[in-house]
Amino acid sequence: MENKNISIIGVPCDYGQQRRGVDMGPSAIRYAGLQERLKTLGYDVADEGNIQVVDFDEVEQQDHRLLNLEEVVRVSTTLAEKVDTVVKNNRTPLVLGGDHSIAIGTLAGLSVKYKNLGVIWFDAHADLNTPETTPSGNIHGMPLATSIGLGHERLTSILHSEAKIKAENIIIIGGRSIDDGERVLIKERGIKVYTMHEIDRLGMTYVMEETLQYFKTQQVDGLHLSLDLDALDPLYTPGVGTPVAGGISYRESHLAMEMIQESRLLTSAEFVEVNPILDERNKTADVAVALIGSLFGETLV
Ligand code: B3U
Ligand code: MN
Ligand code: MN
Repeated sequence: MENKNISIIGVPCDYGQQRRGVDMGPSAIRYAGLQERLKTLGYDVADEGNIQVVDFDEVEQQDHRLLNLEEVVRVSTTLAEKVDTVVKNNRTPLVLGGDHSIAIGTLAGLSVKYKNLGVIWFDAHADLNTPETTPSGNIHGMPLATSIGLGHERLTSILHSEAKIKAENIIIIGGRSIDDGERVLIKERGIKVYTMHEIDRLGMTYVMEETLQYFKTQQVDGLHLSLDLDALDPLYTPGVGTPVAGGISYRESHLAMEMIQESRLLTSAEFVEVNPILDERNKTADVAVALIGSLFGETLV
């Protein structure tokens, strides 16, 4: 990280899926000691607070393939504007979710400045569904498809109507629950995925070296990390809405963060899907903060 100024943006949004509690993710992560951790590393940290998300008990559904569409559009638009402002102020956005639908807003905001953004997507899922392929109607399964310009126009046109990122600039790491429609898209667009198979086979060191080298070759003008806590094995991060067994280990995830830090490529990050209601004594938020520490330069000695 060359930029020593970080702005924390909380997004208490649970509209991208159907389990309550993930809206309390930003509080749980702050409570786990986020600010202190970053300040100790010498950063100027500004907590911008949470963006406003109206909390309805029940939302009337218009389309079962796009649950809570209007709410997600509202949150994404507000977040995109906020991220754009933070970037314009020459600060590094650190976005706290909330469910993964918020990445639609984060990436829209980043796209104003970064025209060739690299995206590392740590996730058990591919988040490449569209309203046509979704098995659930949950928009948190759609942010990557949305950001390359696929899906409902209300979502793809946030801030502007162009694609927010390029399919060739996406690398998904930790995938192990990928839907049929997503597989088709991965093949069609040549999206790079290191599933758990590749991580087992090649090791995290190799996967990260190749990933970071690829972004250098692509001459990306920025690098965004979007980390869904369900990328890790539920042993370490039980407090997520859709845990999938057989995930990334605690050490592997730290190694990945440390290697991203060493690359000096990172320009923004988001940590999503922490659900304190499903968690065990804030374990998942603690892991999020520990990973953020490694990502921003904490070392063991
Ligand atoms: N791919 C499934 C499940 C899912 C996506 N993201 C999460 N779960 N966290 C879907 O509903 O799109
Ligand atoms: Mn996700
Ligand atoms: Mn996921």
